Amino acid sequence: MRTISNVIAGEYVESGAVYDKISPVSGDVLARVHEAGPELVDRAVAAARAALEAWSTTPVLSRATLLRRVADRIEERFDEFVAAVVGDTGKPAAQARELDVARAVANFRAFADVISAAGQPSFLTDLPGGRQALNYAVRSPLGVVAVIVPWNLPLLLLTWKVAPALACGNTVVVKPSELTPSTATLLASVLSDAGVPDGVYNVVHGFGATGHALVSHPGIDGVTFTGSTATGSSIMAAVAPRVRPVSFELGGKNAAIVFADASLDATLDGLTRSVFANTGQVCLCTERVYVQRPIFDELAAGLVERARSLRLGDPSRADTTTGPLISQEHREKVLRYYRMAEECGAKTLVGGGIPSLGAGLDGGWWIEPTLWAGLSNVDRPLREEIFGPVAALVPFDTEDEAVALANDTDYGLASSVWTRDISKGHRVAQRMRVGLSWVNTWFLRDLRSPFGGVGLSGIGREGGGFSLDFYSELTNVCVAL
Ligand code: 6OD
Repeated sequence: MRTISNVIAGEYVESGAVYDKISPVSGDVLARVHEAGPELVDRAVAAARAALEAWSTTPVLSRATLLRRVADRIEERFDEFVAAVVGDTGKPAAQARELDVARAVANFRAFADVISAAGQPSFLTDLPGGRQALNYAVRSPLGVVAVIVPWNLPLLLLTWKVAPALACGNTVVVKPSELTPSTATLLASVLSDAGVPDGVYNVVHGFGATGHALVSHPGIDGVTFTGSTATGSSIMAAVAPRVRPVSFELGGKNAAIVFADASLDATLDGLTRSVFANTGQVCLCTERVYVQRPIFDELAAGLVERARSLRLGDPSRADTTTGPLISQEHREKVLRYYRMAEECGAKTLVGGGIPSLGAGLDGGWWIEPTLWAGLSNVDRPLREEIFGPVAALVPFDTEDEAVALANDTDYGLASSVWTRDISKGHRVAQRMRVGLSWVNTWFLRDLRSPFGGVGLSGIGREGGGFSLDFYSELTNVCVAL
C-alpha cells in the first residue's frame, strides 16, 4: 500500500498515526497517510523559520528563475500529477489535465513574471523652502505562511498560493485537505529537483486538528485559506489573539442571470459548465439560475437535456464528463439538500438521486446531476452552499428584479450574466455584489486579475499584484533631500 508522508526540511517524515485515503470512485483504500500532530507541526514551522533568512534574501530574479524551473519540472512529470489528482478526487483525467495540472504550471510561470516585473510606489514630496523628500516603499515577505487548501482543485489552489508566497520570499507550511493529500507531497519533490532549498516548502497532513495546530502556532506570520466559510471563521478566531493577516476565499451561492435575448446554445454550454463542472464542486459553480420568463421553459428543457447527456463513470475514459463527489460524508450532505428541496415543494426536473454505474463503481460517491424548478429565494436550498451538481431555476421579469434576486444572499463570490445586449451585460455585471462578475462566460481567468469574494465569500484578493500585496509587507522609506 502506498504511503504519503509529511515533508519537513526536505525530509519525508512519517508519524506512525496513519489514516486511509479512500478512492471516491470505488470506495477502495488507495493510500495510508501519515497524520501530523502538534509536535510535527511545530517541527515544520521551525523548518520554515530556519529557511526564511536565506530564501528571503535570495535575489528576486533568482527566485523567479527557480519558479520557472518548477513549472518546467511539473510539465516533465505531467502524467504523474494527473494520476495523483485523479486518484485523490476521482475527476475525469481530461479535466485534471486541462484544469488542475495545466493551471499548476501556469501559476508558477505567472507569478515568476509578476514578481519579476513588480515595482514599488515612490513619491517625490515638495517641502517649504525648496527642499524635497523622497518616499519609496520596500517590499519584504510576511515570513512563514500557513497555506491551507481544499480538496476540490487541490493542485490548482495549492500552486495558486505557494507560487506567489515563494515569489515574495516567504517560506510555507502547507496543509492540504485530508481527502486529497497526494499532490502536496509530490510537489515537494519537484521543488527540490528544481533547486528550491529544503525548508522553504513543508507539508503537514491531517484533519482539522492539524490545521488548528498550524494556524494557532505562534511562528505563523499569515494564513491563506480556501475552503468553507465555517472553517475560515474559526481560522480567524485562532489568529485573532496574535493579529495575523489572513487571505480567505470561502463559500459561494453563485447566481447566473439569463436574459431572454441571450444566445441560447452558448448560454446552455456555459451554464452546463458552470453548474456541473467538477461535479459542482467549485466555489465558483452556479447554484441559482434566474431566467427571464419568456425563455424559461425553453432554457429549462435545454439544460435538462444537457444534464442528461453528462456521462458519469471511469475517470480514465475519454468520454467521461463527470466524476463522483469527494466523500461519503459530502454525498450525504448533498443528498440532504436533494430531499430538502422536494420538501420545500421543488419539482425535480432531472436527477435527484444516486445512479447505478455497475460493479466496481457502485462503492464510490456518485450522485445524479440535478435541476430544480419551483423554489424561491426563501427556501434553504437557495440560501445555503450545497457544493454539488445541482441548480435551481427561477423565473424573473425585469432587470431590476433579476439583480435584486441575485444579490439576495449572504455570499458574494461570483456571478454570470447571459445576454446579447453587451451594454446590459456591463450594466448588470457591475451591479452584482460579488468579487467576480462574468458576462457570457464563466471561470475565464487572467491570473493577473483580482480574485476573491465579498460577504461570507471571503476577505482580500489574490491574483497578480494583489497576491504580492498579501504575501508581502511594504515599508515606506522617507528620505529628506
Ligand atoms: O482560479 C483560481 O485562481 C481560483 N482561485 C479558483 C478557485 C476555485 C474554488 O473552488
